[in-house]
Formats: sequence, structure tokens, C-alpha cells
Amino acid sequence: MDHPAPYPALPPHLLFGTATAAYQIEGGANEGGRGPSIWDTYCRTPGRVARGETGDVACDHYHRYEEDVALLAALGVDLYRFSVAWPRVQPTGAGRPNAEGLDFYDRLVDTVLAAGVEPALTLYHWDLPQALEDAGGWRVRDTAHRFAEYARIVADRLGDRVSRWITLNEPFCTAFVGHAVGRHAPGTREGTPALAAAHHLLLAHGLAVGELRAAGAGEVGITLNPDHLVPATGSAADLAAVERARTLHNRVWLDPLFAGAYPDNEREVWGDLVDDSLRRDGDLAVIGQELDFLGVNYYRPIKLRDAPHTEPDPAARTAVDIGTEQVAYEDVRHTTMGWPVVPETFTEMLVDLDRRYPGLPPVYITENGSAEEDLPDASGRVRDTDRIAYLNDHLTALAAAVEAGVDVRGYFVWSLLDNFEWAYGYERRFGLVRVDYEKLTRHPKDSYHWYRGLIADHRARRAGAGD
Ligand code: GBH
Repeated sequence: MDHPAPYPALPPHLLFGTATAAYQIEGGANEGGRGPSIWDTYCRTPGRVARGETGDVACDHYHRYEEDVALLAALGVDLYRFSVAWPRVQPTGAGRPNAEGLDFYDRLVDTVLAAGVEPALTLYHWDLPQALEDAGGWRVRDTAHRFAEYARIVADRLGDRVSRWITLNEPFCTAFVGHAVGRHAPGTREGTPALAAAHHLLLAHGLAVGELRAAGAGEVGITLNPDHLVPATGSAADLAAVERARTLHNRVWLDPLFAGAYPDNEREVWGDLVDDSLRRDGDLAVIGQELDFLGVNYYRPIKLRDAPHTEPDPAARTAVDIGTEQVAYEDVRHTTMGWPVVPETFTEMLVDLDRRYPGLPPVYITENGSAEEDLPDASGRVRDTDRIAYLNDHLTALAAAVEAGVDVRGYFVWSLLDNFEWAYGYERRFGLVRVDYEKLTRHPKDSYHWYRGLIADHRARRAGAGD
């Protein structure tokens, strides 16, 4: 097949993988004793998800996981990142585990290992048990303790076979897209409660790290989506806007995790929406426990300018109403998500992260990829050359970051399969493998063959170098 030759020169030690998430691929929503999650509820609320789509069937991975693992095996990846659906393991988010749910992940892990691939397990990729939301969800501290219990249950069952553990995926999305933008479940637009959710997510992470260590699980980390924020102009107002956005997007997570403190400008960003009474002595120590790795999801830069607040009354603002406004990137290609393709910002983001946080653990790129049109030709072949170029250029940018001293250990393409792209439904396709949602059949795209070739080439070079 045609691909831009040669493959980029990559660090010899780099591991390759692909990533998925439970609600986006599994389906089987009412099977195996699974309880409802906030995404089931959100999808059923009219007007929330494009075309009223849901994850009820998704890719039917719950029934077809063996076929999907065979695709992973043929791809030749070192690692496979997937998530466990909390409501399969604990249907109401508390109490005795549901054996059928745990059995499913047990079989999945064994199948992945038998294929010669190492599992990387995400405990929370956004599907909170609905019963916990009904009790206050991430706005209340108790949810952090429930999460730690759930983490222990999964680690006790799978800790002997899973080498890499990710507590949370993109807590930014849970706290702020879920509770302030309202474009993710639970879909509210709040101020202080969204900031409370951020704190309780961090606490949940820290408590879970303790449980994972106690259970003897392998390497432990968290996946964030550090954003590369670019001021629209060099004006003082735009630079200050970027600093506020840096706190909202990045520092809220990175400062407590890797610098032992809450962001020092949080009152400038949120004023009295910050509620110190939610934080207890000792929380920062729990949150800031040493990690084995940081997972980083990266897709695109964000350009911003200073702008008036949407809500004039500070007390009535949501947590994302911080006096900034997004500005379009001109003269670059945009993916079907409307995201600008600017690969060199991947290098800049990683180097910036490394320089700002000297205590940063090794990094895994736990997601990177692009949504494209992906129209099959008459024979069913998808010539996704734009995706191949995107991946090629981002891997080149990753290599440049390693060259500049950033300790990147692995890279996961989002995603193995086309899947349920949250509020956008099934129309946005990120997969290396096309999914026909009527027949539920899988069809590797050109990018799948390209990635397979890249991994094989990398292995051959590594072997050739005697590495
Ligand atoms: C990741 O999120 C997710 O981990 C993954 O599940 C997802 O499929 C993948 O990337 C591709 O999107 O305009 O304020 O409503 C990506 C980052 C951040 C993208 C939030 C959507 C909506 C922001 N996401 N964003 S808003």
C-alpha cells in the first residue's frame, strides 16, 4: 500500500499502542448485570447527543472483543489501552462487585496477553454509575472514596496481569465539560460545583493510587489532556487570558499532582467561586503521591484571546466563563472535528510541560489521532492519507520532543476502531479500523496498514541496532 516513505526516525525504546474506552466501544449496555451510567442518562436526554445516538450497541465490542484483539495482534502493537466500565463492576457504584462484569475484563485481559500485547487499563473514562450521580456525583467528596474502593476491586482481580494502570482519563472533561460547558455528562453549567468536582477527581486519583499500590498493581499513572494554549496576539490582555486558561486547563491538575500546590492564581481566574472549605489538610499529600508515569492525550493547539465574561455577575458564572474566547487557526488543515492540524505544537507542549514541572514522571502519549471523512471506495478500501500524514507528523514531533530531553516512553493511537465520539455520536471517525455500524463489521483502513508497517520497521531497526 502507499504511504509516505520513509517512516519517521523514532526513539528506539518507544512502545506503540492503540487506545479505546468502554462506553465508546462496548455496547451491551443492559447485559452482564451492568448498571446505568451518567452517559446512558445523558444520551437519553433529547438534544444532548447528535442524532440522539447512544452507546447501547456502539461497536458491540462486548461480544466481539476476540475479533478486536485479533486486529491488535495483527497490528503488532506492544500495548493496548482500554477502560473498565465502573457500572459493570459495581452497578450502583458501591458495594459487592458484579461477578459477570469482572469476568468480562478478566477474559479481555487474558485474550490481550495471549495475543502478545500488554494491557494498559484506565479505571475511569467518564462513565460514572448513575446512582453515584444521584447522590451528588463528583461534586461530593464521598465519590472519591467510592472510586478508591472500585479501584481496589479491579486491582485485586487484575493486578497480577495488568502492568500499567491509569486512574482517570482527562479529568478536565469530567469536571469542566461535564459540569460547566455542559457538553458531556452530567451536562450541567455550574461554578463552584465544577471546581469541587475537580478537587474530588484529584482526591479520587490519589486515594486510588494508594489502593493500587496496596494491591501490588503494576505501574500507576493518570491521563491528562495538557493543552497547548497560544495567545491570539502579543497584547498584555491576551497573554493574561492565556494564563487564566492555563490554570483552567492545565494547572488545576498539574500543580497539585506535580508541584504540591493549588494554582497560585486561582482567585484571579475564579474569584469567590473557589471554595477552600472543600479542601482538607492532607488532601495535597494524597493527591501528590509519586506516580510511575503521566499519560498525555494531545490532539491540537488552542488559540485564545481576552474577551468579556459571558455572565456579568461573578457569582453566577460557570467555571469556564473566565474571560477568554477561542480564535480560529488560519491557513492550516482542520480535521472533521474542526481541530487545526499543527504538529509542531505537540513538541512545544511536551517541552513546555517538561520544563515547567521538574518532578514530572516519564510520559506516555495515551491518545493522539485524527477524525477524517474516511469515505470507502467501491471496493470498501479507505484511503485515509490525511490521517496517515497526521500520525506521521505527530510522531515526528514526538521524536523532536525526546531529542529535546522529554522522557516519552510510549505512544497510543486514538483509536483502534471508529467509535461513539461522545456528543458527536458516530459520525466522527477516529479509527485505524472502519466500523460498519449496520453490519458491525471491521475494515482496516490504509492507516492501519501504515501503522503496522511503522511498528514492524521500528522493530527491525531496533534489532538491527542490537538494541
Ligand atoms: C479524548 O478527548 C477522549 O479521551 C476520547 O474519549 C475521545 O474520543 C478523543 O479524545 C477524541 O475526541 O467544546 O468545551 O465542549 C479529547 C478532548 C476535550 C475533545 C473536550 C472535546 C469538547 C470541549 N476533548 N472537547 S467543549
